[in-house]
Amino acid sequence: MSDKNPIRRYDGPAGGWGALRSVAKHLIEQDVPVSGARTLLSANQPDGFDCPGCAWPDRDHTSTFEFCENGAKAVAAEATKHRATPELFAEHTVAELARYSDYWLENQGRLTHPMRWDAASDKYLPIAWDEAFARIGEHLRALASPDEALFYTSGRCSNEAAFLYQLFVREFGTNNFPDCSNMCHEPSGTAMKAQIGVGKGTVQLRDFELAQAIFIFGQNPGTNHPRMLGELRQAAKRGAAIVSFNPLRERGLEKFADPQDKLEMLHNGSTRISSDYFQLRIGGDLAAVKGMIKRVLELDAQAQRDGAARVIDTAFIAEHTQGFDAFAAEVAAEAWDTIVAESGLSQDEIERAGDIYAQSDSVICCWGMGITQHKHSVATIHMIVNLLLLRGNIGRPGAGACPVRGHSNVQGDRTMGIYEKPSPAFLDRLRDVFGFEPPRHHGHDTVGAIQAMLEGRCKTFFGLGGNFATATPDTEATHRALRRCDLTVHVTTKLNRSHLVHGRDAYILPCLGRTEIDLQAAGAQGVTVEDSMSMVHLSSGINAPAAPQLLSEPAIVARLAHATLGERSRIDWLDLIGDYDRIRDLIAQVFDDFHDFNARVRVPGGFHLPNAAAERRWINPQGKALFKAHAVPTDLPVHRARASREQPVFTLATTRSHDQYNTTIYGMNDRYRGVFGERRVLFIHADDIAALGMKAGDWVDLESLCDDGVKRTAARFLLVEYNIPRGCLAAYYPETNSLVPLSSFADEARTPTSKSIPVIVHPHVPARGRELQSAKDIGLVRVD
Ligand SMILES: Nc1nc2c(c(=O)[nH]1)N[C@H]1C(S)=C(S)[C@@H](COP(=O)(O)OP(=O)(O)OC[C@H]3O[C@@H](n4cnc5c(=O)[nH]c(N)nc54)[C@H](O)[C@@H]3O)O[C@H]1N2
Ligand SMILES: Nc1nc2c(c(=O)[nH]1)N[C@H]1C(S)=C(S)[C@@H](COP(=O)(O)OP(=O)(O)OC[C@H]3O[C@@H](n4cnc5c(=O)[nH]c(N)nc54)[C@H](O)[C@@H]3O)O[C@H]1N2
Ligand SMILES: [Mo]
Repeated sequence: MSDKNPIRRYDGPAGGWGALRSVAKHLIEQDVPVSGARTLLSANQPDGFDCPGCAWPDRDHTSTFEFCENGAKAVAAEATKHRATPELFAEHTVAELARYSDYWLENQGRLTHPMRWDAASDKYLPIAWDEAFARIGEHLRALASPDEALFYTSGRCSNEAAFLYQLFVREFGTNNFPDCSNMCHEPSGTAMKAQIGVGKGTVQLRDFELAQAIFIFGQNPGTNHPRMLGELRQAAKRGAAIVSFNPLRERGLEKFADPQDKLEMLHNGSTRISSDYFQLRIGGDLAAVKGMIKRVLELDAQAQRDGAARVIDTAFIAEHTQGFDAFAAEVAAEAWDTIVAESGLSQDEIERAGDIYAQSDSVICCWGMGITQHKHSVATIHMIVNLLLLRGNIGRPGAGACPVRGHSNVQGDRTMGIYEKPSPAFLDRLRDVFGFEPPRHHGHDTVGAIQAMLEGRCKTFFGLGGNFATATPDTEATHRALRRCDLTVHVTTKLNRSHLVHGRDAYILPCLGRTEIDLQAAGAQGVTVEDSMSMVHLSSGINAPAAPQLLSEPAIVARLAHATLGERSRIDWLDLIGDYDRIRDLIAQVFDDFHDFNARVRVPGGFHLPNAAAERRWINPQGKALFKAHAVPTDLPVHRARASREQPVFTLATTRSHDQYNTTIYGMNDRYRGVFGERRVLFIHADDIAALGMKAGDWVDLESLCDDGVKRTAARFLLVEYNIPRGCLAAYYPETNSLVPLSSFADEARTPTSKSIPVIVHPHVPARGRELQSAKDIGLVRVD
């Protein structure tokens, strides 16, 4: 920790001059070469690359450069001049590297050579590509069953790489596809697929121009989807209501200065974003939305008594939905007292939110991780969709469901078949196109994969991107699981903790990033991605590769497939990578929505994938949009923990700072929340600090509560007095992942409950041994 007080109030808007200054600082720190500026300007341009930052769509993909501070950081991180060469690995054993922080590992720069861990020296040594593929292939072939291997995917990988990957793994013989989506928007897909037949958002960007109200649940766009602020700003300026539900007052949801608006910048002005802001309790969204529905139904009953126009859309409900009467009766029976107690909002506030909804002709509901990472996430999303259905707000302009995805191609990876529970129809299609019988039984998701490794049922872990060891819950258990493996392999751009928590045999396979030119036999190749609103478009790198030895992700997958399956394979893997048009032709054969893929994706801006729900076609078994009733939960792990303890039990939400991309730490500041130079902070209400008999600035330890008898702790957090409801805490991910029990996940979707961890707070005990242990495990403090 620096000597300066890390907590300083920040009153400015999101964006603005602070954002421009921050970009300059990151470009300098990353030593981005002069061409870096050109690199930035090419992000999200029709002939440039897709920004690796987030999945928010671009205006037609043809607009002028859209400035985004955090997109710039993501690009700078990839375009950095720093290199993690074999010399770095020669200087350090893995045990030594493991003592450095994640921030330090990231800052070593781009990996340049394929490396294999050498047990005798505990060092990673360079290995030739062919030898690496041959050895990994040999290993995979020797497994007693293909189901002993796990194939993880992080959502940055392109459609082409993802398609080849799932094809290889299924021809190899397993559906073990844990992916980052399992920790992210899985509940959105699960809830919406059952309810409206499609697991993706139903809106497009143009709907943001038409919506009369935009509700935002559990999302922090100022940090995580900064380009979304541009849409929200326009909507606010034309008078749309923007209604935020968040336990924290996030600056990006309050006010925004657009760095592209010269007048706003010159006058140090800003635009108010949220018209209404509801600071509900962590996990209180289901109750709040149900309360809004209750209000709308009461208004509707009143309208009927008065002979006025109905408030709900009876024609839509009759024609398109099922289950309304039972649902309405269940909502009527829910007590306001329960709704108020569990949401943490007053009845007045909830009614006001309900009134805004009822008075708006077209409504979009957006949501993020504040909704999806709870035990009751699927039920909460059902409730949000119920709210939309009440007034026919799905399948017409200016209205719809908008789960805001995270990784830039996480949605596309799913479309391409990265899914542990593939549909029989999709598998039939693979069989028909490729002539092999794919495995039919479901594979492991992320939680299942960790359990399977712990129990020795899975012995090989292959990661296509990501940082599994750090992103997953229950850090200690996950690390134990990975260390039990016979083989761990990571395809990656940078060094991260997952490479240091390895199996008995271990490889690091360095790949090209999205900003780089991908040269194959037929010339420079582009790849395709799908954004959060189902637009598919091309992405072509413009920088020279970070090192000549790097291979593209499709090439790595194809060469591994060739080495593993050899003559047995039905697919000419090496031919495919000569020209990615050949991969896209196969994609077009497997997915009807990708017909004429190569032609259509070359039209500037790409094309939109059809969305049945957005056309009011309901492709679930019932053929209707379903109203889904759910009681307000009052027996969650947090309730149970509270009932069993004398001392105060808090609900902890783990969240992102402004200077990180998931497990990648770009810097130590969280500017909008007023935190500088420190990540081990705990946001807490002043009265809760007093009730604990402590004061702001004290250091505390956290212990999570779970009835499995395991003690899970995270040590040394600075108490920061914050505007957050009582009983609620927030701290950064991944420092707090050790607190999330592996067995605690969302009903139906199995997403770890990283936003609602029951914890107790102790004064920090600087026991030397314990500190060492925790710092090393969590990896953020150098401890030599
Ligand atoms: N710069 C940057 N961009 C990113 C990422 C990044 O790390 N850095 N990550 C990418 C990824 S993979 C994803 S999934 C997205 C994540 O983007 P977000 O969905 O914005 O994720 P978080 O920052 O985890 O948390 C979102 C918000 O939920 C609030 N919250 C916590 N608990 C609750 C609750 O119970 N109810 C409500 N209503 N709100 C709650 C928090 O206060 C926070 O404002 O961003 C993507 N984009
Ligand atoms: N407690 C808690 N845990 C969480 C969350 C939370 O909110 N709280 N959020 C969850 C969410 S939403 C997600 S999506 C997951 C994220 O889980 P992951 O996707 O596994 O994690 P990332 O940190 O995004 O992965 C970063 C790594 O990806 C690699 N990488 C970067 N670019 C490329 C590339 O172009 N190709 C390849 N091959 N590799 C690349 C780099 O090595 C980098 O270190 O974490 C989840 N974990
Ligand atoms: Mo995510």
